[in-house]
Amino acid sequence: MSVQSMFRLRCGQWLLATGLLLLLSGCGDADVPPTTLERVKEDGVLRVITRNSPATYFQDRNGETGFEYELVKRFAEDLGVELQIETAENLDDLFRRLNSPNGPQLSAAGLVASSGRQSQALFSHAYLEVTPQVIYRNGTPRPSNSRDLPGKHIVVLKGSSHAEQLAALQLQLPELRYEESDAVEVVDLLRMVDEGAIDLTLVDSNELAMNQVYFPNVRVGFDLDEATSLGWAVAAGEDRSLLDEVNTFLDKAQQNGTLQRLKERYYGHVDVLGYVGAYTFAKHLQARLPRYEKTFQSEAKNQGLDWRLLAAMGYQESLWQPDATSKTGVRGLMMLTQNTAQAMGVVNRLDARQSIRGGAKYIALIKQDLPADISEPDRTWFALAAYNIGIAHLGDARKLAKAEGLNPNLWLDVKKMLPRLAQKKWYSKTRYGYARGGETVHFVQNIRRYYDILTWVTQPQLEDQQVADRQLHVPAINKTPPKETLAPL
Ligand code: BLG
Repeated sequence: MSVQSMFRLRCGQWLLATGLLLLLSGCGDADVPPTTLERVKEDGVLRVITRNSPATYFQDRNGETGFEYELVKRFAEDLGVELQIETAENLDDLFRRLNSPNGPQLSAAGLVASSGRQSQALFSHAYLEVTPQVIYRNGTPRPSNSRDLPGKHIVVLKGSSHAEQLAALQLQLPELRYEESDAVEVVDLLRMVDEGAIDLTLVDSNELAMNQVYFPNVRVGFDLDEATSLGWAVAAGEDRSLLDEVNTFLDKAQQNGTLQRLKERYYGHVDVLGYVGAYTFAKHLQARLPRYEKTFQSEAKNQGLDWRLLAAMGYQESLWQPDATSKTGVRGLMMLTQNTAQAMGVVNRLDARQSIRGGAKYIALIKQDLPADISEPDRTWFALAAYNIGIAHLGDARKLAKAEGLNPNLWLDVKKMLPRLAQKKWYSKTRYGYARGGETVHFVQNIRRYYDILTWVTQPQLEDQQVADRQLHVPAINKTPPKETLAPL
């Protein structure tokens, strides 16, 4: 029981004895309703409303995730309360629920703190700068400024800051027309442009960065406006107690690098893969993966691995091409060396099923052999590194880390040492000498990125409805793949 409620109770007993007069004069303070922050702490629960989308909140292989979720989870931890997430059907629903008497206390939903929303919500400090972008389909005329918008079929999210921006623009361009839809999310709008179902849409730059890999045909025409800020929000009539706490938290997250790390993780696909890499991945996801998906699944299952990790490795190694061959004679979909292939019992490295089976067996063995004090998820990143550079060189990099006072069991520390294996100054001191450690760092980084993407497109909550209802851009996944023509082992 909180001090405040104890006080009220004691006060109440005393009141019974002393009468109404004292109620009015003596214990008036105790009836001041608690602030929102006090209520949250008293209940031990923070109720947050968000949206189900890749940039905000979704289910992945380990449960709930997403940029907003990860950030708000840390906030709840700081407050020492449990986090309860609710998802809104659309933006109108979100504001309605936020403003309802027994609704959630906070919105963490990637919302632009636009002027039109000030009557519905009080916004926090900014945690992300975004730019509204006009999106068109590659191969159609590129819109380059707002005068190119009239005459185009434009759809945006109902109640979005983009709808507000278009309404403002309509005052200058009366012939401008656009539709607002409350039945779709950003991914649907991008898919509609990608497939040519509509001409244009508007999304924020962070949403595009997150989704570019799924939509090979979408391009940015131009930035419709200056950069704006995303903020969390409380209901318009709410006291400022929770908001002040949010602001302190966000300022701290900005200073200690938490925000930067989350941005890199969720919005960095394009930064890491580059635009060409992102388009290419999206194309191969549709054209090539369906042929091997079942094999990845069954071979991963046999080895107790996540099939998406195995598929991500296969993409990094060969872009899912069974006849890939490197300059150094490493071959096949999983790029096995002759030695590894032999050790794993692979007879024909160019046979996709054999290659996947050999690669799965090999990575599982490495994972098993790594020192016990390397824990997940780092254990998986170390295993990937060893798959690429060999366990001996990885051991050298771990020793270098230790000598530098870093932690040899943390991927973040060892990845700093790997590039040193290519510099004489350092490799001359190691047991196994020169190795292209910088490439290994990229190898692991790319696989992690592909793994994240595959996780999103195969997330459990979309699995049943993906093809039929949502028609996310990657319906090839989870559809029955075409009959394989792979030779049996
Ligand atoms: C890996 C082997 C490791 C081996 C290391 O090389 O191949 N992995 C596999 O065969 C799956 O077993 O470690 S060791 O046995 O302990 O020595 C080191 O030799 C493969 C790597 C090499 C790399 N791709 C899988 O990631 C590759 O193809 N390099 C050549 C690139 S190019 O020809 O220069 O472009």
